[in-house]
Amino acid sequence: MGKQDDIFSAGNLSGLPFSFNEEVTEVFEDMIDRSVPGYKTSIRLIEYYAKMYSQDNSNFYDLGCSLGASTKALLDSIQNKNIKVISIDNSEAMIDKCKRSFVSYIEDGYLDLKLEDINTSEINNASVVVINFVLQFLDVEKRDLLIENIYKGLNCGGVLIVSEKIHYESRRESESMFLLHHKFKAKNGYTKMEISAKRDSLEGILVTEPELVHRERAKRIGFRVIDKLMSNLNFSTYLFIK
Ligand code: GEK
Repeated sequence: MGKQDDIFSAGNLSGLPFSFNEEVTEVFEDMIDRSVPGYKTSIRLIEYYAKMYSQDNSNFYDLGCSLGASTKALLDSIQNKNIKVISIDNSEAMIDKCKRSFVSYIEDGYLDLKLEDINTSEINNASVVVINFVLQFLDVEKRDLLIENIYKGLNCGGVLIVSEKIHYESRRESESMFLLHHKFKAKNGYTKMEISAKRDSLEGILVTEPELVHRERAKRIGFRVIDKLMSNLNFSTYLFIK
């Protein structure tokens, strides 16, 4: 585990919008674990389902890989199959740090790490694609195109595992989840000021959609199975099967 996240402990003094820069990269593991309910479970689900749906001689993709927690789950799920993991992020700081932790996997040819915008990535011969808490950071109007591109690059029977922060259609439910999430972060040691400064800095950067939007997008694009694997407060993980 890296350094403890205290980026917002003095409020968001810079007033700058949130970005995955070097400062965030340094504390990222602590930040995501203390902020996202069910994050560790999502990583375990990725390993479990990747094992189940892996196809010999195919590729696994981890889109928006950050420091590679999902990438490690994918690597651990390969068993004896001929599979290459391709992990992509557009943050230079994340990719640099990730490269340092995965040297042997890269040298042995199991992993390819790319500094790239996932909106323009090529996906092909994929049996498993993971997009773990990343879609929420993309422009809303680019999300359909990305999921379509993933669908095209998946082999028949291949899967897309998506985790997202979501919001609810009902205002009452959204507000009650919002309060519970606030309590979750407070329990994990964040002060009221840190929680509110981070919320301000994420305004317009992390844009959630309701579950129905995710389900309908997947259906419209052609996925034949759309299952919810986990729901933890306002965070969910889905399995879409081509
Ligand atoms: C995990 N999946 O640990 N292209 C590439 N990367 C992007 C883009 C983009 N257009 N937009 C955002 N990112 C990881 C956690 S974190 C989730 C993912 C969070 C990257 C961004 O640089 C960051 O590393 C990641 O998506 C989001 O399983 O911080 O809540």
